[in-house]
Amino acid sequence: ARDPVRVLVTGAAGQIGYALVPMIARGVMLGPDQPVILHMLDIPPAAEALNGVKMELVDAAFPLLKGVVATTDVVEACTGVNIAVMVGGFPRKEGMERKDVMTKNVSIYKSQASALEKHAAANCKVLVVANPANTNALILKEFAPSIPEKNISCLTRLDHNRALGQISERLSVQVSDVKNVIIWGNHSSSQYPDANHATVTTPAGDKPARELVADDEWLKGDFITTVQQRGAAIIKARKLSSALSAASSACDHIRDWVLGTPEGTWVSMGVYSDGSYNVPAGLIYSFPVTCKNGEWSIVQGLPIDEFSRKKMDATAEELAEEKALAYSCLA
Ligand code: NAX
Repeated sequence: ARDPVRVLVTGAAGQIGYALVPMIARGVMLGPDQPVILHMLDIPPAAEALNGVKMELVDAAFPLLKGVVATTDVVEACTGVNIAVMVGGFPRKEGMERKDVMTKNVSIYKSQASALEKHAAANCKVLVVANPANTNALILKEFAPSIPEKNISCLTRLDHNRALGQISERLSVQVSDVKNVIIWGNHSSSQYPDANHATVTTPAGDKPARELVADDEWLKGDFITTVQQRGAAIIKARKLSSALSAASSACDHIRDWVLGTPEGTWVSMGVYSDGSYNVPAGLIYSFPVTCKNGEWSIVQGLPIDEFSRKKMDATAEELAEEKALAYSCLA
C-alpha cells in the first residue's frame, strides 16, 4: 500500500474548506488509490467549528482518510505536509481600506511561510487560494526562501474552468470537449480570459473555438466580462461566495500539477514569472502551463495579438501595484 500523503488545508473551518476536505478525503485531488492524512488549520475563534468538521470527517468513514489533524497551531498544522492549500486569510469587510486588508494578509502569509519553510516535508507543493491570491503567494515565496519558487502557486483554475464553462454553454457542447483557454495575470477582475487558442473536440477533429463561436465581439466583450465578474454573480445569487467550484478547481490544480496534464492540454496556474511573454519577472502571474513529473512549465511561443497584449500588460500592472502595496505593508 502507498504511504499516505499529508495535505494541509488552512482556513479549513470556512466555506471553501468545508467543500474541499471531503473531496480530498475521497481521492478527488490525488486519485482513488492515494491514502491521505488531512491537516486542518484555523484560528482560535473557529476552533470549535473546526472540531465539528473533524467529527464529520470521522463520521463519513472515508476509506482513503488515514488521519486528521485539526489545530489552531501553525507549527503542528505545517509539520510534515507534502501539499499545502492555503485557503485561510483575512477577508475585506465593508468600509475597510485596501491597505488595511493587505497588511493583515501580509502578516498572515509571512508567518505561515516561515512555518512551512521550517516544518513542511521537503519538496512541499503550495497552492494559495485566499485573496489577494497572487500577492499572498508572492509574500509566501519571499518569506520561505528555501522553498523552491517552482513549488509555490496560486489558484486561477477556477477562472480557467469558468471560461471553459462559458464556451461550452455558448456552443452547446460538453465542457469536457473544450480545452486550452487561458487566464492571464491576476485572480481579480483585471484578469484576461483568452479564448484565442482554445479548441473544441468535434466528430471531425479539434476545431478552433474562435471559429466555432464566430463572434469576435462576444469573445472580446461579454465572454471576458462574464468570466471576470463571475465571482460577483455567484455572491449575488447565493449571498455567499463561490465554494464548491473553488474547492473543485483547487483539486483540479493540484491533481494536474502532481499527476500531469493530459497530452495536448494546458491549464492556467498562477506561478512565478520568469519573464515569459514579456510579463515582468518577479510577479506571481497566471500563465498557460503543462505539467509533467510534478513540475509545471509555461507553454511557450503562443502568438499574442495587440488586443491581448494590452490586457496582459494591464493585469501585470495591477500586480506590480499590489506588490508595491504589500511591500509598503511590511514596513
Ligand atoms: P471563509 O471566510 O468562509 O473562510 C476562511 C477561513 O479562514 C475562516 O474559517 C477563517 O477563520 C480562516 N482564517 C482566517 N485567518 C486565518 C489564519 N491566519 N490562519 C488560518 N485560518 C484563517 O472564506 P471562504 O469563502 O472559504 O474563502 C476563503 C478565501 O478564498 C478568501 O480569501 C476568498 O477571497 C478566496 N477565494 C479565492 C478564489 C480563487 O479562485 N483564488 C475563489 C474563491 C474565494 O473567493
